[in-house]
Amino acid sequence: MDKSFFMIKPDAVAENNIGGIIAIIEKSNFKIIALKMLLVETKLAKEHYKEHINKPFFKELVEFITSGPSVAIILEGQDCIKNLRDLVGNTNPAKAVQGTIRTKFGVDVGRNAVHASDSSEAAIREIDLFFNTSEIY
Ligand code: DAT
Ligand code: MG
Repeated sequence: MDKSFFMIKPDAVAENNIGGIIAIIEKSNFKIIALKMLLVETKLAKEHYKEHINKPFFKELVEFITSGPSVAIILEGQDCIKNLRDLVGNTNPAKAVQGTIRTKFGVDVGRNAVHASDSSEAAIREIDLFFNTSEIY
């Protein structure tokens, strides 16, 4: 069993897609072990996305992710990190495989509805950034 950090981003929250996304997650046998709604502040956004600090879209990315509330979630399951990335789909919803969360709920490469950790190192780092151990069940 491993854990991944998953987040429903401001575009999907604003479009009332929290329930639709969580229904897919639960039907896909991931276990929710932590969940909270929060407004990601600039400091946390920059830390979370620090690998992209030199990319041309970094400023836009930080502005978007801090533009409204998100839902931060920790998921657990067999091969959770890989299986969740597969379920989420390509960064660009237009390129994602049909049936993935980003084809259903993503708008464009910036507003792509959800985040999922891309490695076990990233999962550990992101879980620690967003949650205290007392919030994990
Ligand atoms: P992913 O979220 O699929 O792991 P990533 O780590 O490469 O993708 O990028 C993080 C986020 O940055 C991504 O979800 C949306 C934004 N982003 C990536 N590439 C972008 C681009 N070319 N233009 C605008 N935003 C981009
Ligand atoms: Mg990424």
